[in-house]
Amino acid sequence: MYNDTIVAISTALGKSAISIVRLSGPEAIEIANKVFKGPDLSKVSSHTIHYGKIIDGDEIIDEVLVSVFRAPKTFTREDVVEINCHGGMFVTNKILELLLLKGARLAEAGEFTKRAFLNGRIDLTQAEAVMDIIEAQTTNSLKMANYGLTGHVKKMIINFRQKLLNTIARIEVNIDYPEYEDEYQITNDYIVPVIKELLHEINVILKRAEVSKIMKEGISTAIIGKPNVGKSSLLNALLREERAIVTDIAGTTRDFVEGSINLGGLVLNLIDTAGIRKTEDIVEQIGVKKTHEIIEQAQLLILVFDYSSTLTEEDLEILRSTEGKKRIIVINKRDLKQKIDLSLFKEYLLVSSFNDEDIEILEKKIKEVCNIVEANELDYTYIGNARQIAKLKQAYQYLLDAQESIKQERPIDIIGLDLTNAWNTLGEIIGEVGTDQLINELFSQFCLGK
Ligand SMILES: Nc1nc2c(ncn2[C@@H]2O[C@H](COP(=O)(O)OP(=O)(O)OP(=O)(O)O)[C@@H](O)[C@H]2O)c(=O)[nH]1
Ligand SMILES: [Mg+2]
Repeated sequence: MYNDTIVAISTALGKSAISIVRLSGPEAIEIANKVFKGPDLSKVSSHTIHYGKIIDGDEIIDEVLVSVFRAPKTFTREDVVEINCHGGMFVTNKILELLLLKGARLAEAGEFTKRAFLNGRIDLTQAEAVMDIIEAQTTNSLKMANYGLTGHVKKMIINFRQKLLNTIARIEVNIDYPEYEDEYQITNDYIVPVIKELLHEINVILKRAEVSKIMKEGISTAIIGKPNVGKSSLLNALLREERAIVTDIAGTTRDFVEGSINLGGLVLNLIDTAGIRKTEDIVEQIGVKKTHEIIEQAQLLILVFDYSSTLTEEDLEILRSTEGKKRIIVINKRDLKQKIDLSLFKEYLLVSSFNDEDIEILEKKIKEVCNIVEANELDYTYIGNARQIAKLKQAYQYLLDAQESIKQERPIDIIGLDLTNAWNTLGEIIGEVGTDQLINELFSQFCLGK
């Protein structure tokens, strides 16, 4: 337990109806009491809320509601006081200042959650889930984060580690009693299926990791094509807003235009680009160069071709240079007379950017290509947290090493070492094994007051 009391403004700074200034620590109640005119907070019962005024000497600063939560049933497991004041920046800062003067220390980013973790109320996956909830942009990412917060991920990892611990114990027995010759075989018979099962379970999560990550962070999607095929028109149709300029002049878009949409569980970060062609126009040249850079960085490409014109060298070049990338081929302007030769394309969507139903079909296709599942199909094996995934990959590798060691009939203590490494790595996911540096870095990514 900490012996200092921290304070921060927990709501976003700006004009709002209410702001919350939060204190946590052994002196939280005492410090709040010093600036509060109302019931004596040291005498009120826990989990109650009180009306009164914040005062600076004789001067009234604000009319507030103060909540008192006594340890240990609080977010941080320490005494916590929350002051609901009026949401002006000046008044909120003034209250913060007063509390600092009376002995509280300004909290670092994420320090409340860090205390909850270090005081044992939540594990690391739950702490990360708090951040993921704040950052969630879709029903899917919110649901994933909530799985994390309820401790599902933690439970799963604890279960993995328990299985590993049993096998490690088995190996220890084997090492301690080498005189029993058949013990080596018995041990292997026991641990081989356990490793296999663990590998399988982790593999399921890793396979879903890319999808989970896309569901959490969204997918950067570039609209690519030669000039005048209707890229900007498609962007506008997807955004349901006239964001980009559309004209019948080839080379209209020069700088890229961005916009985001929420495709029921998937955030699409769309980029409309300058049409690709050789041009003498310097501004357009720079735009085309940028388009090539965007093709490199985008996670998904929507390639647009014109139904009403014949394929050009530019079209073919676009097809060639994006081979192997995740892409959807869209043949636009299907309302016009066909001139395009479609025999070159294996799979394509025929659309008109003026047709709402076509746009919906395109949206469906995008979700399909990204393997996006509906919120009700999600379970806790969808983990969107990059750190947790990286650690799982590492643990998976150690288990593979162990499997290989058994195959090669290496000494049992080598196998034991691989399994111990896997066990430790899994421990890092929930924060049972780890360095102070990791913990500090992780919590510093939080917002202030959380
Ligand atoms: N008939 C028809 N015209 C379309 C369709 N989509 C776009 N257009 C027209 O095609 C022209 C070019 O559209 P844009 O969206 O500006 O094309 P672009 O690919 O962004 O062009 P650049 O920015 O120059 O590369 C405009 O006159 C649009 O109205 C469609 O589905 N059918
Ligand atoms: Mg355009």
